Amino acid sequence: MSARKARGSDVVIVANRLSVDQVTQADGSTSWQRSPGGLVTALEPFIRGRNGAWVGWSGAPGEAPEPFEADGIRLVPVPLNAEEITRYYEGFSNASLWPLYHDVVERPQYHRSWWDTYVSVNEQFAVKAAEVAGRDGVVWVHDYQLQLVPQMLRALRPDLRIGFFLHIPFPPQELFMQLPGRRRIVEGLLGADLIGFQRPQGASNFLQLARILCDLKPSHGTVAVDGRTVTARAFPISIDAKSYDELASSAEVAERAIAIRKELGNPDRVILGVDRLDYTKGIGVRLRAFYELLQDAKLTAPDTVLVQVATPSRERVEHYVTMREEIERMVGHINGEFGSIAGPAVHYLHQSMPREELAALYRAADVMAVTPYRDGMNLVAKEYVAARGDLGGALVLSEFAGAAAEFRQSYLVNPHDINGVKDALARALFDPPAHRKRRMRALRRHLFGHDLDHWAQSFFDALEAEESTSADPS
Ligand code: GDG
Repeated sequence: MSARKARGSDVVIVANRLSVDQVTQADGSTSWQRSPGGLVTALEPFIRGRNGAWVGWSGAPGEAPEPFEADGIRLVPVPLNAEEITRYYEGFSNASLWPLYHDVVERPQYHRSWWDTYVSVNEQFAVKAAEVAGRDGVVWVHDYQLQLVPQMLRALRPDLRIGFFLHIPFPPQELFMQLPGRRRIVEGLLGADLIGFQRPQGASNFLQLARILCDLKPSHGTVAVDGRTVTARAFPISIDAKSYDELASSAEVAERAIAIRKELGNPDRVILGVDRLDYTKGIGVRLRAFYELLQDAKLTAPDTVLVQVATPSRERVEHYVTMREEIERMVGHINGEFGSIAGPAVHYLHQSMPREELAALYRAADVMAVTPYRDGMNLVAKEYVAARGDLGGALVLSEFAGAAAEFRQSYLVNPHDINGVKDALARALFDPPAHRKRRMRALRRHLFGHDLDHWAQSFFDALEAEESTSADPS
């Protein structure tokens, strides 16, 4: 190992969560298990073999274990105590920033103690990253929980190349201006050399705020800050389309898809929704549209059923508790009116399920309904398209999901317009198969040309290109 490597890592990922989860066994002992998330899979090839490290929270309160090595990556846990989890994670991240950045779908709550803890936890992440990064290394910081880290890290380690990627939308000035600490957030992000957003609109919203709040003069997607050039650009995230396609076309998944339809009572048509149970995802919108289509007798149950998987999420945050009650009340209402002894109209599953089962559901569904009020990207829409190598199925997609910018051939809807959603669902269900097939083929063509590897590679390339422009003033 070179002397430089002995000192630190050449590539460091900083994210709220580590790439492994701490799991507690029945006997009370703990062990580590690799997170199933796509981000981990996407980034691993770039950090392994480059003496890479991953800095993040373990997901459990209390003391953090010592840094350790797993699959060739150095894992550096950041400890968070119960109060920090309440204020930084559940509070400022998920009850202030999350609703604000998603068009104020719910009213954000602001508390000074949440903000103070957000600042101090961001500082802890920055300090850890500064400790593990090698001289002139590259650090890639992720998401809304850590927006102050780039600036804090630069103050500690001016030699580093720093990238930042925001997985959720970046709001327009009219909304962002209500955030206490708004200038600190913009300054925090400006500590990076490259700031990535899901859509070009996010990048231009950010640059406009840099002008208004920091008195800077952005031009053509870049802005000069303290003699440095900061670039803000869209890098739409994707999925590992090939491996999803392979999984979904396996014999096991195909068999399971047939079994699922049978267990549903062999309906003529299956509509599917898969989301974290989150108020941004518009689960109520599709329930409402389905209910009205049944009322209008455009659909009948149980010939047509809606399967809604709602993965448990953020169950300690107040908005989520009330939303769950509302959704479950609606499901009960629809099933009371339109279910029968033969079965319910809505199959509602408040549980998370294995990836294989999800792939089989995608394969079993005639229509996938993705109707968020606002969504950074929405990977479920991309997984559905990847899973339909048979060119079956149709995607109903909200214009307010990042994926809509790429999936122009889906059945695009405005989730605020229930009649429009009803109309799109009906067209997606009843359009001639050849027409549906044409749309699916076009979606797949785009997806396979823009997969997860393409996303990660283009971000790293851009970050390294920044390096050569700054290093070479000519
Ligand atoms: C944020 C942004 C952006 C869901 N239920 C189960 C399960 N899932 C998986 C899906 C998908 C992922 O979770 C959800 O990703 P989304 O993109 O749809 O949404 P967020 O969680 O809100 O993600 C979003 C994303 O970051 C990436 O940048 O696209 O806009 O909000 O992969 O398949 N997976 C399994 N069981 C489940 O029950 N195994």
